[in-house]
Amino acid sequence: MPEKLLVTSALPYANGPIHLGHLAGAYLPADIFVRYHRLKGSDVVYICGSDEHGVPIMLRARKEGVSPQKIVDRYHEMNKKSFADFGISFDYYGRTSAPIHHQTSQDFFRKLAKKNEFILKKEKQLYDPEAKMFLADRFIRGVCPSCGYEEAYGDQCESCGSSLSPKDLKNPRSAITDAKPVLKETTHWYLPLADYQKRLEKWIAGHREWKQNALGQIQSWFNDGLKDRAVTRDLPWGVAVPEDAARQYGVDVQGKVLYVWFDAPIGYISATKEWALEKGKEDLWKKYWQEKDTRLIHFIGKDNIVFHCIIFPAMLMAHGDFVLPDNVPANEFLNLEGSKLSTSRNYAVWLNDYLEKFEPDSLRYVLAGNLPESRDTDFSWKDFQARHNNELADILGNFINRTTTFIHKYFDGKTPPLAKLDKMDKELIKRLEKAPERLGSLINKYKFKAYVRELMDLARFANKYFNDKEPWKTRKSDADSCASTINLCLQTVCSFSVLADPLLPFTSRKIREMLNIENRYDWHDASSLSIKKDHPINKPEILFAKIEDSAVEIEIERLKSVLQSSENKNDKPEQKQSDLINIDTFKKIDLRIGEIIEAEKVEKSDRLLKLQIKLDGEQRQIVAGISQRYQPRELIGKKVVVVVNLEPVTMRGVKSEGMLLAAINKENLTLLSVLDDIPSGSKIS
Ligand code: B3M
Ligand code: ZN
Repeated sequence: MPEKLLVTSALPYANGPIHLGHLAGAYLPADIFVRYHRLKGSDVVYICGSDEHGVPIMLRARKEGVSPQKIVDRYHEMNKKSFADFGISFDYYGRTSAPIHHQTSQDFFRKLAKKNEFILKKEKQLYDPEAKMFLADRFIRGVCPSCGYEEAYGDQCESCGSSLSPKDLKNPRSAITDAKPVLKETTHWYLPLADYQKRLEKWIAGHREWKQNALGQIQSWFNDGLKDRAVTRDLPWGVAVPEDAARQYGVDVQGKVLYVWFDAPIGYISATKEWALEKGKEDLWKKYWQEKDTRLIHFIGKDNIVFHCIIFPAMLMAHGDFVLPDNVPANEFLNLEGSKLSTSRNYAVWLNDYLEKFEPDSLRYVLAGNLPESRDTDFSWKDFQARHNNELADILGNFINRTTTFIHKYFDGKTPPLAKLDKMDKELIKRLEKAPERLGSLINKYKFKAYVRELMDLARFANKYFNDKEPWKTRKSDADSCASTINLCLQTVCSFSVLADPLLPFTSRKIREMLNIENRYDWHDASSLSIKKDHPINKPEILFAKIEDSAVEIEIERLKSVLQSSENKNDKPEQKQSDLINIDTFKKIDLRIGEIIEAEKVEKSDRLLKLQIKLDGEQRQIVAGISQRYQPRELIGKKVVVVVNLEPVTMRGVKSEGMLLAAINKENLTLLSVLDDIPSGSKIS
C-alpha cells in the first residue's frame, strides 16, 4: 500500500503579493516534499489556498477605499498565478471566501457548540465611538508593554514578537479613525484550552521527532499554562457565527464572525472538499481527513507554530472526526540583504516581480539551499547570482551540455554502447545506485538543505568523472572506453532529471525532452542505467544562461534605496581603529557553544532575561540584556556563543556567570549562533 499523505502549506493572507520569505517558510519545502512523494508513488494530496478574512485585509481595503472582497479577489488570483508559475504544485488552491468554506467552518462551530465545548464570556472590549465598531486585533494600535514600540498591534508587537491582547497596549488608539477607544460590553465564545492541555501534552510527547523550534515553543506555552481563547469577533468581515448554534446560548449574533484563526485552518478541510468535488468524487476528502492511516503534514513559518501545534489540534480533538497532524515542519525567518523583510515598507523581493526577470528554478535552487530550517538565514542577490552561475550553470549545466554535445558531435546523436567497466565507471554506477535512497530519505526527514547539497555534490562528482576519463582523448586511443564513458554520463544526466525534479521541475522537464525520454519517471528508476544503446537524443540546449552583474545590481540598488528612505538619516559613527592584540591575549577568552534550555524575564527589568545554558556536562546561569529583541520562548533550544571564563556578576539580584555574544547595530541586535549543529560545550577557537 502506498503511503497516504495530506500535505498543507499555510494559507497566505490575500492582502498582498507573495515574497521570498513566504516561499522559504511554507511553500518551497512543501513542494519539494510532495514532488518527491509523487515520484515515489505515495498517495499524496497537497492543499493550500488564500486566507481571505481577518483584520489586515479589512485595513488594506479601507486604505484603498474599496471593499474587502475586491482586495481578496485581486490577490487571490495574483498569488495563485505566481505560485503556479513558480512551480508550486498544489493539488488544490482554495479560498476562504468560498461558500463551501463558510459552510464547513459553521458546521465545525455547530458541532463544538452542540458538544458544549465552548464557554461564553461577557466582557468589556475596546470600541471606536467614531467608526462605531469594536476594535479587534489589528484595528488597534498602541505602545507595546514589553518593548515600548509605539506602533504595536492589538494582537502582536511586530518589533519584539510578543503576542498581545488589545487591552495590553498602552495609549491605545483606533487604527481606523485614530480615536481614543472606549470600553463597551460584548459577548464572545471561547475555547477553554486549559481543558485540552493534558491531551495535547500526551499527544506531543509522542512526537519527539518534531523540529526543536516547534517543540520549544509548544513546551513554553505548556509551561505558561494554556488559557481560554476567544473564537469569535465583532467584525463586519468573516464567516458569520451561525445563528442556530448561537440560539442555545441566547446571544444575538448580529455583527459577529468567527475569529480568522478559527476559520483559516478549517480552510485546509474545505479546500480538500473542493478538490474532491472537482474530481467528481464528493467523499474522497474523507479518505484523507478521517482515516487514521493518513500522515497529515502542515508546512508553516515559525510565527504560526502555536496555531498549528496547539490551537488547531485542540479544535480537531474537540470535534473528534478528524486526524491530527503527524508533523508540523516550521521554518525560521528569511532576511534580505542583512535586514528584516518588511511588506509594509516594501522591503521584499516579490515573487511576481522576480518571475518577470529570472527563471523559477534559479530561485528554487538558491532558496532551497539556504532555507531557514533551524535558524534565520539571509538572501542576498550576490549569493543568488554566484550560486546560479557557479553551481547551476558551471557544474550541472556544464556537465549536461558537454555530454549531450559530445554525443551529437561524435556519436551521431545516438547513445553509445556500454563496454567493459573500469574502477571509475563502477564508482559512478555505485553512486547512482545509492542516490535515490539517500536523497529521498533526506527529503522525507525535512532536511532539504542537505538534499540540495548532496544533489549538487553528485553533479560535481559527475563533472570530475568526465574530466578524469578524458573522452576527447580516448575517442582516438580507446574507442570502447570513450563509448562507455559517454554512455554513463548520459545515464547520469537521466538520473539527474529524476533526482532533481522535486527541486528543479522546469529544468528536469527540459532535460527529459532533450534526452528524448518519457516525462513520467519513478524515483527509484534513477538508480538504474535505463537508457538503451542507440537511443537517439535531441539537440542540446543551454539550460542555465549566466546572470550578469547588472541584472542583480539593479535589485540591490532598489533594496538599498528602500532602506535609506525609511532609515533615520543619522550618519554612521566613524569607525575607530581598535588597538591590536596578540593571539595569546585572544586565546585567554574561553568561548564555547551553549544551548539555551530555560529562559525567563528578570523581574522589574525591561531588558534582562535570565537564561539557563547547557555546556558540556554543566549548566550555567547567564543574565543577558536581550529581552527587547527576544521572547523567552523563542530562545529555547538555540545554540549560542558563550564567554565562559568571565568573572561572575550580579544584576538586579540575579547572578550571571558568563556572557553571550551578540552583533549590535543601532537598534538591531542578534545573538551569534553556529552554521551547523555541534554539541554544547564545543570550544571555539
Ligand atoms: N494567513 C497567517 C500568515 O500568513 C495565516 C496563515 C493561516 S494558515 C491556516 O502568517
Ligand atoms: Zn514589543
